[in-house]
Amino acid sequence: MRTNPLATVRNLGILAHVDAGKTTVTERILFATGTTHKRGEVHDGTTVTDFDPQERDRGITIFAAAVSCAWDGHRINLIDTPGHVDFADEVERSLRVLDGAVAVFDAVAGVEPQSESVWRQADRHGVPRIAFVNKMDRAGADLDTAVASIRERLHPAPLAVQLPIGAEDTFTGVVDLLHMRALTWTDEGQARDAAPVPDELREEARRRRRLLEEAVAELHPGALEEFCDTGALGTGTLTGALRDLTRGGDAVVVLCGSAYRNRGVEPLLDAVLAYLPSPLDVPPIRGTHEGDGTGQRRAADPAAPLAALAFKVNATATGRLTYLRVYSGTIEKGDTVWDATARRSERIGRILRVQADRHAQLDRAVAGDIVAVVGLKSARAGSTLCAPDAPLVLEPPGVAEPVVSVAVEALKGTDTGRLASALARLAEEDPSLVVRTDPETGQTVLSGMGELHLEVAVEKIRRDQGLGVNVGRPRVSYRETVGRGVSGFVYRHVKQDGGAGQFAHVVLDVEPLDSPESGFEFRSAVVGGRVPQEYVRAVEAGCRDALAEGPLGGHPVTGLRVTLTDGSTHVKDSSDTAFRTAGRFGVRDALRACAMVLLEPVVEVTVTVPEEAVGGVLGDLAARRGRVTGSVTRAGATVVTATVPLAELFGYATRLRSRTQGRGTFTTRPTGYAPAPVPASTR
Ligand SMILES: Nc1nc2c(ncn2[C@@H]2O[C@H](COP(=O)(O)OP(=O)(O)OP(=O)(O)O)[C@@H](O)[C@H]2O)c(=O)[nH]1
Ligand SMILES: [Mg+2]
Repeated sequence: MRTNPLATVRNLGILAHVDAGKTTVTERILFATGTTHKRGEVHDGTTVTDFDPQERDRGITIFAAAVSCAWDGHRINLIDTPGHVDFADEVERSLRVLDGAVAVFDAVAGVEPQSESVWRQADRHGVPRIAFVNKMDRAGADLDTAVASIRERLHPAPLAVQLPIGAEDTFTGVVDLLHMRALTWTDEGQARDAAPVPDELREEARRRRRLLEEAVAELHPGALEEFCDTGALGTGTLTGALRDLTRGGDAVVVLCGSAYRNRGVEPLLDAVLAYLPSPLDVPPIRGTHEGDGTGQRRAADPAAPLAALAFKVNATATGRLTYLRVYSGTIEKGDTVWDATARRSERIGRILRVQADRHAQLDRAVAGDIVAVVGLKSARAGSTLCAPDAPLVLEPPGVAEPVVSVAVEALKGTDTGRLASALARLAEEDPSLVVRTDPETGQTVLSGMGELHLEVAVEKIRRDQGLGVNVGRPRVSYRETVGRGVSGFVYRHVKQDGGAGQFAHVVLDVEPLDSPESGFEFRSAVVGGRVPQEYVRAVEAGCRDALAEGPLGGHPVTGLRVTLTDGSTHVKDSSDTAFRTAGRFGVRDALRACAMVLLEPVVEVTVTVPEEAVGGVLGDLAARRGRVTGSVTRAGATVVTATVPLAELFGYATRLRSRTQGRGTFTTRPTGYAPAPVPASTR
């Protein structure tokens, strides 16, 4: 039987908290697979995937970068994602097209806040993961503690399949518990041949192998059977069971190493092939028929009609690149495809296998592949491309609501037009950036996920376009919610003074929901068909119109339920439009009668500082309306967690650096919205 070539493809993401070593792991994977011939370093600005000038200057990943390599007869398409929370949307878009992921952890810090966030993101997308505990060479590195923190915070069943050999700066390799052999690396990071387990580790290795067998038998019925029959598990059974458990999300295989020292990378690649799914192993992609909206499924079959999702658009020297995950069918150079999102035909110019900023040309790409194409004009991140005769729309990745805004203007008035088109292009590449004109001040306002996100966007325009740009002070995006509701609020929309009339009469209840995050609920409690169903829908649409601008300061309104309790119609003059208008003005006026509450975005801040600087940091957090929720000191470094309104955190990076002589670091994680103390005039 010939095996399907798709079985040898892995679409893989590398996910983690900022600085855990994703880019370094990626770099070493490219080196180990012979894709590159020298090892780049983040701190030298020489890695393959951090190729943007700002990434190289800042030493962080900003844009998800796709690369491709070959290992043991398999093709691995790999996406190195950014760890900084401001770029979480890049991670979200990447997760949408991946079949599996490696979650990287710092062996000293264990599970960090952003590891938790990306883990939940991957959970939502149902992406199977294996874990790589990196930085085993660092002082204080400890695999068991890292595994315990995974168990405590991420998954009840982390299963370590290796035992480290040596520790910290004497970490030289691992015992592979599946094959009971020692894998070690030279000081230069060259892999040596597998060797027998060193005597001093033999007993511990046996004990851990036994624990692994027991844990697997407990989770996997097939393995349990063998375990009961023979009192042990063979390597074959163990590998198969670990694969099933990984793919089902029932356990997390844990490996360890030091990417920087080039140790542990080859076994990680073997584990990717052994445990993570191929495009054939994941459920068929779901979409809706473009015409009749019925649900459709497409399996990963090169002979089926084309269905591909664009997940990233990037203007480069090569042209406008659209990154695609092909779910079914085949695309060839020169093909005409249908952009089901923009509803227009597009022609595929070139197809490229992407190596970060370098490319190899391909004649075709088939189901299961991740490639970039040149020549598409309309496609955006989230667009579906499909066969013209089998139109379908795949669900696009979600886009987060921006929380921070700045006003931007060209330094020279004559550059205003150029700035506007540069901003429009940026927003096209990054859906989490929003550009709008403030209706009151006429200023151009750029909104995004955080201070750094906006800073990077503006810097990109400065560099790419050579444009001078003035940037205003950052402001957070407020929301409004209902403090106390109203019931029986009556609104009549009546225009019957000649010509075609309009008549709609609605009675509304407005009440707060449990939390501001609950969004908006609409219900109808109308009896006896006094308001027909189609008008009820129009009222709901009108409510949504009204909620875009709340009474306090024109901010979006959230966390409420509106119930249509009664109303009446007019034989001739009632219409969808009349009821939509009534819904809109009815809610607008009802909200004015409610006790409205202004909400501001709040984040959880995790600050790591030398112990002696803690006092100052706590005082500073208190001055920023922060509420400290925890503090632990380990090896002279204190980790303080606090919830702080985002508005108070502007400029915190600079402040923390100066307070701690550059030794303090912090990360943030959005936790939602909370009532703001300041009254209105926040627009
Ligand atoms: N000691 C040690 N340092 C490492 C190791 N792996 C990476 N680093 C260092 O950790 C820092 C961060 O590494 P990156 O690879 O940029 O981490 P990242 O996860 O890609 O970071 P972001 O993309 O910004 O989230 C760099 O200075 C690396 O050299 C390791 O195994 N051991
Ligand atoms: Mg990186």
